[in-house]
Amino acid sequence: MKNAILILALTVFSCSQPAIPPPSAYGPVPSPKQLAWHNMEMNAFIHFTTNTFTDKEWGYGDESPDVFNPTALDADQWVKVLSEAGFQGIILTCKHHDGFCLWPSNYTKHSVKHSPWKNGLGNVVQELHDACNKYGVKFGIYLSPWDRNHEAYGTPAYIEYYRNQLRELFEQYNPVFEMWFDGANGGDGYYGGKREKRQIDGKSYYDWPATLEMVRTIDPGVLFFSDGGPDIRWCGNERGSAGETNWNLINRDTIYAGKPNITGLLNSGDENGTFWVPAEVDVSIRPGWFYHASEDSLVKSPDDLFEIYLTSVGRGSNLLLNVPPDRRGLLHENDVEALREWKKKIDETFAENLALKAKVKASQVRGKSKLYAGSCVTDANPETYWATDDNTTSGSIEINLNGTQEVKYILMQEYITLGQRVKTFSVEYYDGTSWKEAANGTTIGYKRILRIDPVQTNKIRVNIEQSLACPLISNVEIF
Ligand code: FUL
Repeated sequence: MKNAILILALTVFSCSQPAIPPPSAYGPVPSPKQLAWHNMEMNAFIHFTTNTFTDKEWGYGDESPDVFNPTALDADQWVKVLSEAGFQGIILTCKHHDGFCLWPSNYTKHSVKHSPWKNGLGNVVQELHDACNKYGVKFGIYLSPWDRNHEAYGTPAYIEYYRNQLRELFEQYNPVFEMWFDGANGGDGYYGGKREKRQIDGKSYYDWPATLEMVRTIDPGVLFFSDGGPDIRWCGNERGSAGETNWNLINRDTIYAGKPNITGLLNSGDENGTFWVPAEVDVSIRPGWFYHASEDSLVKSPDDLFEIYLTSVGRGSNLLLNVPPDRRGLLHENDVEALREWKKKIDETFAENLALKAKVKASQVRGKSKLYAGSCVTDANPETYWATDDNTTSGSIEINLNGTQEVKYILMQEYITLGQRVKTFSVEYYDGTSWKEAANGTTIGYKRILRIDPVQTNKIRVNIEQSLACPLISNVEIF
């Protein structure tokens, strides 16, 4: 009898409180592996090859393997330092434009195997792969499509060679979280002694679809980066700056590696894009990509790096920061120090979230359901979000701080699993008598961090002014 009453009570309750279905996805959405990539936020790049020893940025391709001889290479040091600085993955230039291979490839003599380092028995790719496993950091591969050493570059035989090397790398050093295809194809080079200029048609020469399919068959978890994707796009500059407007969308058909005049489009993405292809911000901690002793005093300061953090991660992109090992095969003391201080600055700036568990009042809540309440933005659960009804594409949430506090930063995140929506927003603070604007902007996406002139306030209001569909905000943090 008791059970029957309980069942009846539950039935009545659930009938009067029908579950409000979640909004449908709007536009292109990230794949599960792209979502996991967004969550990584910061990865490191490692540029290392004969250039490190010849003091060049682009080796011509005629460098003798004899020059490659690090005296104290320690991939453990690289990964320990980078992981402590907050990087989740590391991408290594297994082969840069000069063609020298950091692993003993079976397909060329232009590799570590023919260098004096460890009497030809060394393997940088293996050492980094092992160290990444040890520290729980993901491993990524850069293999330059342009090869200034190879005699067959420019002919179909080179494509065969390039694919053989990809197969070799992916079979031995998987899983690979990201494969980086560089769009640079400069022209002149050594090319097996011919020393000439070779032009290729960037659109057709590499037959990328077939190459990517081959790699995916070996390692289905990999994401491909190139100027135009298909999984991750270039942000259009090497200064460390994603667009203030940054859509994760583009139309893949309109761009390809090396296509002129697309850097602006790559930087901002395309609100009407038909594919989810987020931007990655690649930048070096030094002026060059490779180590040069003359740049030891030019390492970016912790403050410079913090600005880059705000214009990359803070604009919804992932940061890919290059930290090149020196001739010893170690990350230089100056770089290590800058990274350590930078990490400290990030941790201190974002140490206390004043909005955590704060009370939130929303202008409207989807179906008046608790599932989509304003408080979902302060519950520290990335899977819950504030949502409005389907036909409401603007709205605001008021976050009540615990008394008057100094506010310097506001961090916001959309629930991108169901697409990117917000087109314009503003943030206001209450100064005791009225609301004043603290900031405004366009897109939010995976994450947006706004630095404002410090204010004293007890309430912050986020206004979503225009959204492509009902806005879904999963997180607001205030510092
Ligand atoms: C560019 C290359 O030419 C640079 O040397 C460097 O590797 C950078 C990340 O990409 O296109």
